[in-house]
Amino acid sequence: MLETPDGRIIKESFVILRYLDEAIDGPALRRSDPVEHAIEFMLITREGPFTMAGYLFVMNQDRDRRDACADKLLYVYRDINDFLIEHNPDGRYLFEDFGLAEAVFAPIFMRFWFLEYYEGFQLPDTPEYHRVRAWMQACLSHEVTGQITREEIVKLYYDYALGVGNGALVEGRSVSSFTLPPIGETDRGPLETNIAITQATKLSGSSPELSCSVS
Ligand SMILES: N[C@@H](CCC(=O)N[C@@H](CS)C(=O)NCC(=O)O)C(=O)O
Repeated sequence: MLETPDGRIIKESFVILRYLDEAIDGPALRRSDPVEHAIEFMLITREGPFTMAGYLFVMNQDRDRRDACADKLLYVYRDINDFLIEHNPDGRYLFEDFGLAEAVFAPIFMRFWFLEYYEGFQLPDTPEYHRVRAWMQACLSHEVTGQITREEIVKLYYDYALGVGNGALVEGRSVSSFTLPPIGETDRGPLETNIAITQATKLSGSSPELSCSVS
């Protein structure tokens, strides 16, 4: 949610992004050419299925569904790969520089560090993912991604890995791991212990009893 200087409220991350692109001085992220703008929009439409697949994957608590979750995500990665090959096979970004599509996907690529951590997920190193991997790496190495670390993301999304999203409370807890700013140093001890237990549980399936002692 964003409140404008005159007190009006704008909701939805993509609407906010487009508002900022128009409201902030300087070169726009969006393409000015109508056809190129349509092309970047076609890529942006993949963000919904991509995000959904990744969140369902990290929130999944059923080991028997893990491979199906990974397959759904990989399907979207391949779809994005093919799209990028069609429109810019040899480049790093969709066009020549970081633009609107990259501003949409870069935060999701960063969030999906939670999949590496909790699910041991890695994009396969096979040709069908090479173009999307190059794009993802270009997005992740851009300076705008320096605002939050992998560790902060893993800790923020700890409750998602327990199947509880968007700030809802895990039973027995009075603070969500999704509380911003990240839980302070004094709370880190039990949180880190539990994050490690959750990671081990999701990766190996052999779990000690989960204890959610973050208060
Ligand atoms: N559609 C809204 C919110 C979407 C939403 O709630 N997304 C879920 C994931 S599909 C969520 O957990 N959002 C919090 C986050 O991603 O950090 C927006 O994009 O502003």
